[in-house]
Amino acid sequence: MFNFEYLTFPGNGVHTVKTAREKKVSLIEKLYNTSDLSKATDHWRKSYDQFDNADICILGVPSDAGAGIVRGSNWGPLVLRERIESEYFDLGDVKVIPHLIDDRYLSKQALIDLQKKNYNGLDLPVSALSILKDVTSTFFKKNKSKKLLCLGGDHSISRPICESFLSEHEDVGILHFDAHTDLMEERLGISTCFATWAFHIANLLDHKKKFIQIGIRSSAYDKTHWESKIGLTQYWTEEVKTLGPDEIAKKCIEQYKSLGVKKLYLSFDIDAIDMQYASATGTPEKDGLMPFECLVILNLISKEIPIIAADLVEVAPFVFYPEMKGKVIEPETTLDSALSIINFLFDHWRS
Ligand SMILES: [Mn+2]
Repeated sequence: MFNFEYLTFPGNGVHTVKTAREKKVSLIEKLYNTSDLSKATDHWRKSYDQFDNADICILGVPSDAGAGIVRGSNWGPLVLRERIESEYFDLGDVKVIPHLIDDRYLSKQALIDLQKKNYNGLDLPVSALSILKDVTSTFFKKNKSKKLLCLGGDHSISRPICESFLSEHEDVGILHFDAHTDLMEERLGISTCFATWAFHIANLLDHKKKFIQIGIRSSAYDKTHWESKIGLTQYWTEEVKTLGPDEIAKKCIEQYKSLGVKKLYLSFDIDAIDMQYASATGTPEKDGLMPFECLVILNLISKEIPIIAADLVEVAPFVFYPEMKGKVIEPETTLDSALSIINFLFDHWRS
């Protein structure tokens, strides 16, 4: 069903030769009970015999080519998987060439040269987001009941996933947790990056109010600007604190239902959470949501409107901020926060 040329075994989407290769061993030991990396491809390919029985699937997208301030979320998918205890089917990683983001920015000749080098000349996408578009459209087309969680990577990955999702599912709403709006049309002339995905996805919706953002607190413009310019709905962190997470959830449910939304796509940027609980990320922000506030909102909304697919992005396990020294133990604190979101999804999908 999938093209294995542009996918690879879990954790291997970050290309390494010698340096950092050891980071992959512990995950391979956990998943396939071997420390021999040369055998991992076989184990992973063989695991696809069980794909038909899978209910929850994870795809790793270790690309941070779309990040703009501090990179490092390319290691998110590997390090998060090391800590996931529940069972799931691992689709593997997108094979990332770290210098490429989207094939739309390549010349014809560059594309041909890259296909020659990487796929023996086969006509396949080479940039992370173009590969991701291909994989997710195949996934959503053929698997209406399986649930998909994509682990980023920076937030640019949400655009191709949402595009694929929206073209295969109807009556969809988008639920987006983030400290930032990600609503720029382009940044430095680039329309596919961490700061622009939400703008382009909102524009694909027949009714913009099907897109709700929660946790915003760092923006050049205020809420009124975005709500009138784009037409979506925002609940800034301050409102969550004032009204309480239960009330925010209630408002979201009412709005989605009034617009006929029957299923949700969740995009969760870890920086929605306060930096005391999530500082191992590219743009940590203070005065944010507490993990439990996110979980209250997610639990209440998903009981009324199911989440079908999701991404969790911007976890950068080896990024460290001196100002957080002594306040938290990183990356464990951020990984715990991320894990609480993943565990919520698994519980929701198995209930
Ligand atoms: Mn974001």
